[in-house]
Amino acid sequence: FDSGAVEKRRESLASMCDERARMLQDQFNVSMNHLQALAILVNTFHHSLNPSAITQATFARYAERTAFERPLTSGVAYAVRVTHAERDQFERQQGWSIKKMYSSPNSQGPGDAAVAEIRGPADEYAPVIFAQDAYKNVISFDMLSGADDRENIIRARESGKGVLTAPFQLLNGRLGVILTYSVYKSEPPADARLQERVQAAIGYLGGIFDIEALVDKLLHQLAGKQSIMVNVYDTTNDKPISMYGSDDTGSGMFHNSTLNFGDPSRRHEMHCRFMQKP
Ligand code: WA2
Repeated sequence: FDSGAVEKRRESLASMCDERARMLQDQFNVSMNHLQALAILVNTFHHSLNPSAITQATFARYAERTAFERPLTSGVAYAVRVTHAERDQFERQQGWSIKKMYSSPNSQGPGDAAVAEIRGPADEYAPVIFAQDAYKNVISFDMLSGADDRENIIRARESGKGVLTAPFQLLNGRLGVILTYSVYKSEPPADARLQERVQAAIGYLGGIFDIEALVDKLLHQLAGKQSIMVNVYDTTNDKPISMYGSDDTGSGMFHNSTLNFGDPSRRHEMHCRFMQKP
């Protein structure tokens, strides 16, 4: 059919897709800024006061009451750095012991205990000490004991910036991404050496992004939501990982809007299609 109409349709798809991508990116950015502020709050009222002025109960209440500031997150959690030498005393103080997140892939058999022993104890841990109520279940779990969380924590404390995981299955079974900010004993200068940053790190604040549920809510607020199909991918690696949406097949018109979630080592894309043929 007429090429003018096709061109119009293409433009309209592009503008709807770009609008959605921009909106998602803005909400992500707002959430990210508030997580950074929460990291500063924990530093100020937990680490810099003796005794600490934050308990799990006050943290959970504050996180809940300020949740509107982090529109794409379904929760926040704070993990503290504990060296192996400090472990016993830390566990006695907390009244619980540090737990590993996942039993290893082939965890059914008795072989695992042996593997753990060969590896020996970790030289440091990152147990969660505070969490928003929806994620209370992660308290006491060592966030360095799961591959995705571990990589994020290490990148966060080396960079001093907010860093993002790929989408992965959380302990609660849902798909999510975690945004982490490191907390430092004293704020390293902007040009601090990597080793100085790592040494100064004392904890890690994570925001949990429940992409499926929250992107859906966001897109439903937009007019014309019925008319286009939206998919969001983490395209950092060769194989894109779906973060939102399902049926991204079919021929026909398609638009790709880039998304910037502020972590330069990750790439994201939004793909849009019309639901109906013209
Ligand atoms: N929080 C909640 N559920 C999870 C999870 C997590 N990580 N990992 C797997 N399931 C305290 O980056 C520091 C939170 C990690 C932050």
